[in-house]
Amino acid sequence: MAEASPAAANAELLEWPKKDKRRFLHAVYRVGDLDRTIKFYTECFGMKLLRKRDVPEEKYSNAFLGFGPEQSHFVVELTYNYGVTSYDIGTGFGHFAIATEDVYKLVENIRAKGGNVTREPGPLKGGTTHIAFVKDPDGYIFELIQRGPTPEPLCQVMLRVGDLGRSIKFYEKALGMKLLRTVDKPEYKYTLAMLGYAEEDQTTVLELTYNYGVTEYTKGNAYAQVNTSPSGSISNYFFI
Ligand SMILES: N[C@@H](CCC(=O)N[C@@H](CS)C(=O)NCC(=O)O)C(=O)O
Repeated sequence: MAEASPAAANAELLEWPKKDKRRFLHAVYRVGDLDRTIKFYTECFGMKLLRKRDVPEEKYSNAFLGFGPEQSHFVVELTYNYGVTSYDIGTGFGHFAIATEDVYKLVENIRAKGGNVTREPGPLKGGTTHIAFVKDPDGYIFELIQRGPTPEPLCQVMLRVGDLGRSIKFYEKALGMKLLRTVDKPEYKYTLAMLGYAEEDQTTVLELTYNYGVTEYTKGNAYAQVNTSPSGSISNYFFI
């Protein structure tokens, strides 16, 4: 059979995102102690442990956690590699965000459980939304965002990018995401772009951050990928 020409392959790439109903499935990353992270996410964030699996022949274990079942929610897929207790998180990955109706109460609870609060709750610099930042036991950052009730509390994945226009084009064309909004903050020298498959208060979105003049970030070795999918099965992913 003749191979598809590059032009045909590209045309298909632009067509298929229109035909299916995708969503964010899993954020896959590595942790140094699975039970420590499970305890932190369940006790501090209120996530549920959805499933665990051990793959001794490959020397790793996984745990899946989220705010609802995998069939309908974005979840984290933690990987523990036998004997590896720490990772380099790099600078390209920013944070995950969790929406909460009361960021002050959530922070109080996290602090009471011994969590590391790196930014006290209060209005966003140059904005009105109340936020806070906490670090999990491996150093992964979670932004806590105060907003009304939402079906998907695990609401953002923030990545830093060196060329916003190029990245927006990639997520639109290759993964069929919609550009939901952009925000420029010249006083703080950054621009944001929110992309996703539905509105921000309905589902998880990708937040791209461009810091003026910064064109490169390090990847580290801690993050694997975010999987996106038509409901049900993994069909795609992007690396972070
Ligand atoms: N230089 C920042 C730019 C992005 C940024 O500042 N984002 C806002 C949230 S949208 C933030 O972290 N604000 C901190 C604050 O309000 O204290 C970065 O790369 O993380």
